[in-house]
Amino acid sequence: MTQRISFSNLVSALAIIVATGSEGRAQDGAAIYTDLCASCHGEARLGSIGPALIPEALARLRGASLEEVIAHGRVATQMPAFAQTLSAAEITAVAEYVSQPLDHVPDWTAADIAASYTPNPDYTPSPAPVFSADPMNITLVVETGDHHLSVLDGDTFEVLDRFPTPFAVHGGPKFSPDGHFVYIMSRDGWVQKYDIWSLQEVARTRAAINARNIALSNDGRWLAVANYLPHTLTILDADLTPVQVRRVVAADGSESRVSAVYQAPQRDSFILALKDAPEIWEIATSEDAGPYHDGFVHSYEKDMNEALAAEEGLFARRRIAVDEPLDDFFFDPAYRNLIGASRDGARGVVVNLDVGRAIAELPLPGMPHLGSGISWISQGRRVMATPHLKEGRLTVINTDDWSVVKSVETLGPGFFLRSHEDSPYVWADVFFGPNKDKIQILDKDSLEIVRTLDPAPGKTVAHIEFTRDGSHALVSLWEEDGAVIVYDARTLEEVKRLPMRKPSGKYNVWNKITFSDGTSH
Ligand code: DHE
Repeated sequence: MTQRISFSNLVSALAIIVATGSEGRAQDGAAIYTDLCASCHGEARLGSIGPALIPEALARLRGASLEEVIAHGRVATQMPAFAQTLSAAEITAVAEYVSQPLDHVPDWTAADIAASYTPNPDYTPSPAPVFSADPMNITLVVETGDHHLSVLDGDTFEVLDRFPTPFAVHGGPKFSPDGHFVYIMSRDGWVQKYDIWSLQEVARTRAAINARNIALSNDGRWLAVANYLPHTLTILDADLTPVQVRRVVAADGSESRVSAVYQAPQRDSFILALKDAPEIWEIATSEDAGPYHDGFVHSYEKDMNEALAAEEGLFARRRIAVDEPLDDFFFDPAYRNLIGASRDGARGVVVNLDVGRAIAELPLPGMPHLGSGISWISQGRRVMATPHLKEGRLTVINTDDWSVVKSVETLGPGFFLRSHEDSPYVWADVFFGPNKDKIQILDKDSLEIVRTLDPAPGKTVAHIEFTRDGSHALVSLWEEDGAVIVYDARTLEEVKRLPMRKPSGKYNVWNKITFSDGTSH
């Protein structure tokens, strides 16, 4: 008699076979990891001399796939090739193992941060810059190809220093208000302090397991680190000493990751985008929290339980309730309003920070990249523009009445925008798609694209920064054997090409510390 197997039994049987198979592979992966990887990447996969191997960090390992990196190693790092040691199945198993979320997210306490503090034993401070270049026109270039940072003289474009950074730097480095020091953050939560005047690293410390970005307070005393793992905001002092590790708990008691932290200079505060909770946080960075705050200071929660330094009012928090979690903030120049992206990637929500609530909503389909938004005066009115990560256009918005002024078609979705007070143009990259090699130039008044640059056909060119006086624009040729391409910002002609290893962001001291209109904050 033939035995009949029902469809649902067959599915269950297959599920058991698949589950057993992948469990077996995961065990192999774990064993291989312990044997071959743990000595560099840490027993708990949290990183050691090599980076953390957890999904939050691996999502950004771009280019070669994870298995290719395990098989063939990673150029310009100490990561060896395992193709001769491991079979293809074993490589798959270990890649699967490190791609699994951690069973348990460990804490990263003030004591852990303090223990990770690594000063540069050779650091010698200098009372004045050791170079003759204008210290306010220094431009830093983050080279992600081999995890270095180049220090450029913004007048001669000579490289004054090139130093190693922690693995996978992300977001803009933050300058001290006098431009003397800069703080640089990696996705593994390392914060590096570098002395621009003496051209030397001062120290580094690990502020979290997985971090998003950093912000420095208006007075340069406090450095905030926004974290995914653990669910905390770390506050360090200017010497990288931990001052507060604040668990991010929403009003309903649930924990949230922090998408980003921003400095609001006129408010003397940090503004936090919460990834998992419908709240925006504002944290006071001085006792007297800024001119716009006089009426609101009383509503700060004096919740200093977690504080190690409990000066009255300092780091006091204010929650702003919104309808859904908002991300990726653009701020108007007065820091009265922000625009955050909605979760569906189709709307921008304007939140007024003074009254503490949403005041307008904008249609922004195609995933706006508001964090790259910049603002300028066009035909007498103040506008801002944002690129979109999923559509080839720039949306220009009137920031007086929050209306859409124009949707400018571009050659593809872009990532970054830049301009300068003394430039008539906005520069936009086309980061994604077949036109990733183009830079498009928008006239600030007519809002028309007036020129398209094609400096390296077939290669990715992206991210623009201006020199202090706006006379030159620097563009990244975003390739392993890449370059910073220097343009005359008026004639739009190429002036110079400086070889660099996959340069990403570039940051001019003056433009950043003065919050130039042409730069995203
Ligand atoms: Fe970034 C800035 C978030 C992916 C390169 N990016 C920022 C900032 C945030 C952010 C919140 C502002 C930080 C600051 O400067 O203080 N970035 C995100 C993401 O959520 C996203 C989309 C996904 C992620 O995994 O984080 C993302 N970013 C990327 C990249 O893939 C880029 C192109 C390459 C990389 O380094 O990973 C990238 N992000 C940058 C750069 C800046 C940045 C170069 C600084 C821009 C500036 O001019 O200030």
